[in-house]
Amino acid sequence: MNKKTVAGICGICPGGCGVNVLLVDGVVEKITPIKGHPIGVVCVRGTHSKEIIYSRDRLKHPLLRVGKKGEGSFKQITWDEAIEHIVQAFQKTKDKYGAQAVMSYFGRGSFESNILDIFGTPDPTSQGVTGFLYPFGSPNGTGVSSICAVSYNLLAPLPTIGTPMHALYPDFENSNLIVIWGTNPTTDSPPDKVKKILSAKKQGAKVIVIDQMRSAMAKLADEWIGIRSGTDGALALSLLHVIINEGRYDKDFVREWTKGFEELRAYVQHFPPEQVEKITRVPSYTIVRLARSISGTQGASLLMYTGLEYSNCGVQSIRAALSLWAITGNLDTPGGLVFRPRSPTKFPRIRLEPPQGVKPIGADKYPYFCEVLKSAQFMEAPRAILDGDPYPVRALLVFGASLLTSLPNPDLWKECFKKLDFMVVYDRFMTADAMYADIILPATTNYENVGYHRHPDGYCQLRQRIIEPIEETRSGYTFLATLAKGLGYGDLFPSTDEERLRFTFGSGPVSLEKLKQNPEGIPFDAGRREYQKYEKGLLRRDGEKGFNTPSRKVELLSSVLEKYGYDGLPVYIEPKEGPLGNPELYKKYPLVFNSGARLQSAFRSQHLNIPGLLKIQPKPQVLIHPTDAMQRGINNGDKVWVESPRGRVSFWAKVTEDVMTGQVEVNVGGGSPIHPVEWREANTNYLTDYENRDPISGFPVYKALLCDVKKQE
Ligand SMILES: Nc1nc2c(c(=O)[nH]1)N[C@H]1C(S)=C(S)[C@@H](COP(=O)(O)OP(=O)(O)OC[C@H]3O[C@@H](n4cnc5c(=O)[nH]c(N)nc54)[C@H](O)[C@@H]3O)O[C@H]1N2
Ligand SMILES: Nc1nc2c(c(=O)[nH]1)N[C@H]1C(S)=C(S)[C@@H](COP(=O)(O)OP(=O)(O)OC[C@H]3O[C@@H](n4cnc5c(=O)[nH]c(N)nc54)[C@H](O)[C@@H]3O)O[C@H]1N2
Ligand code: SF4
Ligand SMILES: [Mo]
Repeated sequence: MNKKTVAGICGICPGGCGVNVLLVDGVVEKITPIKGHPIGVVCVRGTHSKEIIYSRDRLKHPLLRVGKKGEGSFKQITWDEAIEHIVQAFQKTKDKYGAQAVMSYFGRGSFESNILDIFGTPDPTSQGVTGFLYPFGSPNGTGVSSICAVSYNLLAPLPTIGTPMHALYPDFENSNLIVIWGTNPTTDSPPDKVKKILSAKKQGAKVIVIDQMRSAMAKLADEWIGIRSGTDGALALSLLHVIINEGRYDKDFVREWTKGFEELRAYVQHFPPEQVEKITRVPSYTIVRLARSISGTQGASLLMYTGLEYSNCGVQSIRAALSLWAITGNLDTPGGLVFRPRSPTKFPRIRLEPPQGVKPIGADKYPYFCEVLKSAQFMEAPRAILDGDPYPVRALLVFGASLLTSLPNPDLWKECFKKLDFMVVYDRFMTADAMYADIILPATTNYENVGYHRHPDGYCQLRQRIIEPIEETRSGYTFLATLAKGLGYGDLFPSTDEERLRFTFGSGPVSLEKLKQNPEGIPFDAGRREYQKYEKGLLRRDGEKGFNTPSRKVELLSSVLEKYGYDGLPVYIEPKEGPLGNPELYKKYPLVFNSGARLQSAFRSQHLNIPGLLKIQPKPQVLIHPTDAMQRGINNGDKVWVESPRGRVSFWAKVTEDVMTGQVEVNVGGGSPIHPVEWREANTNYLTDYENRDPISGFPVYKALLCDVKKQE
């Protein structure tokens, strides 16, 4: 038996956790965290790396469809044949309908630095892989950003504070109060924030979680504030009401550095705590106490992520929370929400520009989204695919995504897949989408790839190849570089893995040689941390003082959003499908529906075929409060229907006080052909609504709908 341990990066998700890999006879046996690595932990999915890499379900060869779409008959072909096929199909589509008729969708399986840094757009960098088809002539690079994270990361903060959220960090170390609002960092990838939060708590910081359920993080916190899904905007405005009316805001900051304070002051008068209690279900005394606590604490930090995105006013709710942080003097101050310094260490990027003259799909309905992301809003693709409106889309590349499990109304997307002239899916596993593809290509895990990971705190690690690619699998970079070559623009990109790494590290202070000599990673200069950078001209490219917004101030009243025809204030819109928004429907569906709180053992649709992980939670669940369960004669573990106005799906009841009365939390991820039958038949998105969206982002309202739960006979 030949045993050896090598330092690497976990290759299951893009979390970038630095790991020691124990290889036994060349096979990945076990991974453990590297001591001293900035992430320093390994999650349960990483622990099961061996099972995932060597799963018998892995796609291993390129496949060509021979049966009808959706039927699942394919024959093995070579990579060369597959690439030739795609090139011809894309070219044919371009000749007939124009390049814009070819679209790409990059999902959660594409977020690797290797791919993002080359095929993403450089500025801002968090918008996903939008650029691959630009040189081909199509502006329709799109992906999971159409439904995830960019409301929080870009669409809300850019018009308000001028910077993407990833350019800020909660200054936990110096915080006296940590508010965790609509996020559960215990399942973050990487899961590195919990340790920092708990260590601040140990130092005396108070930790408050605002969440529709008692999440794992809420259980670790000092206080859980339960809230009705989709009403956080009202809560934030009520907190502002108390703070402004009691004069508890930072008056100098407001005078010097905000725009629209008087308009905001007038607007929040509509949100007194007693009234907002009826909307949010947060007691009015809790609202008052929380408002005084945030405004009265020196150093209050804020951690958010996707929990506020999926309502009828997701972007505005996040803006309301940011406004609250700004006027209480917790922006860029010790212990608050702080702007990252600009790093003097630069890594070269390729600048891909969208083609001129043709607007991406969705630009008519979501102009701000399409402008910021330089991409299409994929939620509008069905119009283009099915009706040619505003122009036809006829070919689709799906890279590391599972649309049929992740988007509302799977049947609509199946219809789209049937209508397309050509579809290619590149994935590690057979997906529901792939059943409709003309070509399926097998992807590596990142244990089989070279690459790198950059930590924003200033740490870089080379991803060495731990094992050779399984069978005929290929890395995402190799696939895209080869396809680009076939399409006639391969010269824009490094063509081999080695060239690819040379491109990024060839000239910089972090050299490839140094990285190779230090496989556990090396620190780099990420800039000097300091506070109140807006006072020092450190936030704007022009070196002027202030924030990177048109007025150089924090725009409580956003001129950018007004320009696009939206409300300039962080307005609250009641969930359209909710107890107050639609009382008639509420009689028939008396439970507030929330979906998709992360499971430790799965990652959206992934890993539900991995026996070791499946053991942790074998069946898809709906979490329901004992009171609601009792009224329905439901016991823990019963098989139930969750019914929404769109249909019904089978789940198992988990009766728990971790959810509030009158609300349920439904697991997400089921619906893939490789899942065991319980999960395969539990596609939550048959219950969600394709039409019901946030008007600014176009994101579906996944988390503030109505349903009922019934015991199955
Ligand atoms: N109702 C409801 N729906 C939701 C959500 C919700 O909360 N509620 N959440 C939404 C969110 S936040 C998201 S991000 C989307 C998720 O949407 P998707 O992007 O579809 O995410 P996954 O289901 O993780 O699918 C990723 C696919 O990529 C593959 N993959 C993984 N790694 C690689 C790789 O390195 N290369 C390649 N080629 N493939 C790889 C996996 O096998 C998997 O098939 O779902 C959304 N849908
Ligand atoms: N293990 C694991 N890790 C994952 C994923 C996974 O599927 N599994 N998915 C990955 C993906 S795609 C993403 S985008 C990130 C997301 O990371 P997060 O945004 O942190 O997602 P969650 O862990 O679901 O935490 C969101 C929290 O918001 C709460 N919430 C939902 N609706 C509301 C609301 O209306 N108001 C408030 N206040 N709270 C609400 C949920 O109950 C949940 O506790 O996680 C990533 N990490
Ligand atoms: S978060 Fe992702 S990268 Fe980190 S250990 Fe888990 S699966 Fe691996
Ligand atoms: Mo996501």
